[in-house]
Amino acid sequence: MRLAKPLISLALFQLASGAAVTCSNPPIRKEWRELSHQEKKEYIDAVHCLVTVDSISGLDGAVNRFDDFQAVHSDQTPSIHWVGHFALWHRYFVASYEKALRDECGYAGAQPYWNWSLDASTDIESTAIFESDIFNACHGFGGNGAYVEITDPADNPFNLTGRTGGGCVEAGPFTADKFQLHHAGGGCLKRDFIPWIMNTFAQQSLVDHVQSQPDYTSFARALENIPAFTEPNIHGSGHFGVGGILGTIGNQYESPGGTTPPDPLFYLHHGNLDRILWEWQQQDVETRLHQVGGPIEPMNYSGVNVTLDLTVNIGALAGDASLEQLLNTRGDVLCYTYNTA
Ligand SMILES: *[C@@H]1O[C@H](CO)[C@@H](O)[C@H](O)[C@H]1NC(C)=O
Ligand SMILES: *[C@@H]1O[C@H](CO)[C@@H](O)[C@H](O)[C@H]1NC(C)=O
Ligand SMILES: *[C@@H]1O[C@H](CO)[C@@H](O)[C@H](O)[C@H]1NC(C)=O
Ligand SMILES: *[C@@H]1O[C@H](CO)[C@@H](O)[C@H](O)[C@H]1NC(C)=O
Ligand SMILES: [Cu+2]
Repeated sequence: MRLAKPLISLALFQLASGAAVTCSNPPIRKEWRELSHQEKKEYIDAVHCLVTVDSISGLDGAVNRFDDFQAVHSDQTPSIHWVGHFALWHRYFVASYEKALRDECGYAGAQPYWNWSLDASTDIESTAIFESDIFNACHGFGGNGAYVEITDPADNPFNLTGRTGGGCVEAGPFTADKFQLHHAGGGCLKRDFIPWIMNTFAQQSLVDHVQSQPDYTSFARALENIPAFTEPNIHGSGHFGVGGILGTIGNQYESPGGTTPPDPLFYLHHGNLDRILWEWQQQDVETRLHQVGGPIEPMNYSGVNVTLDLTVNIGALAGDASLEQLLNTRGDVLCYTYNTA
């Protein structure tokens, strides 16, 4: 009781000075392997909890809060990739997921990320990346799906080679008996590992290339590169290295209509892309907390560009926010930081 009074006075003081909305104690995001076994368990438990909380999105097929996130992403897929707001839309999306885990499921930690560059091998056929702790059945997200043959070439529009899975994940906390998706047909979580994609797209040299870009416009373009497999792009590493053709995490961005939802690993993959953006911003915060660019319509590099006041809408997941607000991870909308840079 004795502490109560000074705390209240402090709050009033902050309100009076207009500074009450600062982010003073941000969750610190770490790489998956930097979490203790206990912290890993708490994170996975929180994801399982989100599945038990009723949906609020009102979107097609969504039953629970995990589905809500999948549904919002699917819904907006046509307008949030190969655009200037790609990285910031996904930043807001992942941060809202982190907030839901914390506020609705009592998770006390931060959103972890997966630094896939740690696992990428220079031997492109190596499967070592899939032995990573991130896929551990006890302390991670489980591994590959059972192998499923693709007989109709139309099911493989990009003619990708080297698939190794395609069915329901066979081990870990997200097997069919423990975890089901509901949006867009739903069903079990599927993975379809493609080693050569992971090993080439997840290389640190590509991350270095992205982080060496001089301004936001070129950073954003380097981050996504082109929607093809003839050139690597770091964003495609987690999506197609893990999701391949039939996997949940690959599908949702492959199909232009955006029908399939994220794997729980989506948030660690995108957490890593966000960490890469954050580190790049740290190199020159004066400029990079106040600069955006890139097309407002997918891949229209000669059309209208995004501006700082462009509003991002993520439906029922959180209120609208401007790109300028989303540039700052410790501002009046977002509150988190990283343990790097
Ligand atoms: C991610 O892994 C790469 C490759 O080992 C390393 O160079 C880089 O520093 C790592 N980044 C972080 C933030 O740990
Ligand atoms: C995939 O192969 C088919 C049949 O050979 C071809 O028509 C199609 O253009 C190829 N697609 C790509 C993206 O290369
Ligand atoms: C690109 O944007 C410009 C300006 O808004 C528009 O005139 C043009 O039709 C767009 N191009 C495509 C391919 O959508
Ligand atoms: C959008 O940005 C690109 C790259 O900086 C630039 O070439 C283009 O002229 C800009 N578009 C408009 C309408 O200003
Ligand atoms: Cu996306």
